[in-house]
Amino acid sequence: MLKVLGRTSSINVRKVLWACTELQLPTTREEDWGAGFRSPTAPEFLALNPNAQIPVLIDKDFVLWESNSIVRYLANAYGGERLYPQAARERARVDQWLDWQASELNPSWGYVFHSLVRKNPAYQDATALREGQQRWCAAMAILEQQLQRTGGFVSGEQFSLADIVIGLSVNRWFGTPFERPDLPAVNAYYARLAERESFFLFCGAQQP
Ligand SMILES: N[C@@H](CCC(=O)N[C@@H](CS)C(=O)NCC(=O)O)C(=O)O
Repeated sequence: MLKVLGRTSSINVRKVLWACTELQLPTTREEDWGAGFRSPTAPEFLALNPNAQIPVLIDKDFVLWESNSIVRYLANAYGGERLYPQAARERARVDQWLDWQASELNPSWGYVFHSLVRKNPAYQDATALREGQQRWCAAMAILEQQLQRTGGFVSGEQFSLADIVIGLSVNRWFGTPFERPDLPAVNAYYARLAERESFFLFCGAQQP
């Protein structure tokens, strides 16, 4: 059985659990790693992930970190062609959005989330908050354009790994209290995701 290390309040952990659910893979989870639980700076955790971050996947003797690499691995190893197509161009399109989520979208909302949701005193600078909101809105405008083009899911008509990782980022968008621009295609996309059984397990009841 696959083992996932990390608290479920982490969207990076939820990516992995959502992918396992889509692939119908049974998992066990060690809940008590990450903020508020056991620290990932513990030597036994650092031996698994030197970045001291969750999630970590353990598949027998194989240990893997980086959530987007983990979801790719799961799809590759466990018959997930439906989520991660093999044809080069289709796969590249999914990869493009997986990488964009990790390198552009996710970093764009860090300050705003820590400020407004976590209410972390270190993230209460008004200028930095405004700039963070602008960065996040700019990234979401790119997603809006793409969803207007596909009229379906992020990389095209079919639900893919990209929708797991971006769906969770969109969940943060709707769960963060600030004046968000109206993004009709993103709203419709989120409603489309909510038609999936697995959505409520990992995104809860938050709606636009
Ligand atoms: N790029 C990493 C980022 C992982 C990450 O930022 N994990 C956060 C939780 S979302 C973490 O480990 N925080 C430290 C903690 O909870 O103690 C990935 O995608 O796996």
